[in-house]
Amino acid sequence: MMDALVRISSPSPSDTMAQPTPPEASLGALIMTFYKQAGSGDAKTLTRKELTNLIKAELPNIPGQKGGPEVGDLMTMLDQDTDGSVDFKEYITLIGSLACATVF
Ligand SMILES: [Ca+2]
Repeated sequence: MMDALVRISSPSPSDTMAQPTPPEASLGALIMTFYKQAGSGDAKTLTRKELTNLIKAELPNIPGQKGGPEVGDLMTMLDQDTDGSVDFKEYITLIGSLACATVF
């Protein structure tokens, strides 16, 4: 009985890890979004079409999207290794840039 009360009042580290914090949940959402949109063909990269779909479907409310760079230009900017697709690291560059543009 006492043990149960102690567990409820002071959760163990594994209990506190059960619920993700908002930043952890956001990271999970960003990762899931990438892999959801990269799903066809090479599931580890975004083609130009998949990048377009991701932006239209997942980021429709980001300020500055209208009047921002065309997807073709965005693809060129993000595709740092010029392999014609956007991998996860290149995608995170987009997310970081959008975060900075939203805050500043
Ligand atoms: Ca690339």
